[in-house]
Amino acid sequence: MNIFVLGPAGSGKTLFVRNFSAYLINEGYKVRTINLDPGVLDLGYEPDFDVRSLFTLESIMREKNLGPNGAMLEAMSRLAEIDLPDFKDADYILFDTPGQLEPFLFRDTGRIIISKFEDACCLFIGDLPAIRRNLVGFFLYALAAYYILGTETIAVLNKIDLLSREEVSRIEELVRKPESLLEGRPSSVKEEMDMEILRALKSFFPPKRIPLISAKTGENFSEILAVLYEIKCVCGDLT
Ligand SMILES: Nc1nc2c(ncn2[C@@H]2O[C@H](COP(=O)(O)OP(=O)(O)OP(=O)(O)O)[C@@H](O)[C@H]2O)c(=O)[nH]1
Ligand SMILES: [Mg+2]
Repeated sequence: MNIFVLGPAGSGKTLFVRNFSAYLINEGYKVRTINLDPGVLDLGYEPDFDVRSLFTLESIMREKNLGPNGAMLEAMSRLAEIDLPDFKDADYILFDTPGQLEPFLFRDTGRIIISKFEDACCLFIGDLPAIRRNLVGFFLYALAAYYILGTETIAVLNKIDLLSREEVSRIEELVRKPESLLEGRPSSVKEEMDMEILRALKSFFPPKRIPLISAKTGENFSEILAVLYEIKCVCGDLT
């Protein structure tokens, strides 16, 4: 199964790939990792394939005399043309993706790459301490990724180790029972929008399928594995 780890800058994609791959190996699975971020300096793990062996953000900046944003767009165009390795020997292949999510999503690179794999899914990672007051906005962004990529996408809330137990429980309750947000009449346009959006989100991101994890400590990694297993069963045995 090819798992694309996506999410806004700094949400924990790289640390997740590092620690979740170690977790899967420990569980007895055969795992491969692929780095698709040409701009990263230090991954903290040894990928089985690294796009930086072909080009880096820095090499493109020098070669084309571009700034970092222009170089990232060029890198994404190149990425879409590459034949990525298809590791048939692995149970799980984890793809680390660029911090700049927009070119990956909105330049069609992501969709082109992911569509080359039949058994793909996405984990859309959010930095929970940063987004906890704007969870609906985060889920909308995850939904945009789902819509654009046309691939099963799971929203994941990361960095729970940085919040108090009480706060994590409160958010968990909110995520599991989003209808609690829908009680009463909306008192502003934003609340009205929240209600409509939550209704739509519920069908694409079933609450029980949203893991709250720590990529740092590995807490609740088992929940991600359970969701992946569920996806695999629904789609048939993909290996
Ligand atoms: N405490 C804590 N820190 C985390 C967690 N996940 C990631 N971090 C930290 O958050 C920062 C960003 O993590 P990365 O893994 O580099 O995030 P990323 O999404 O790959 O970042 P970009 O590729 O630049 O977008 C690093 O300092 C990580 O150590 C977590 O679960 N808990
Ligand atoms: Mg990264």
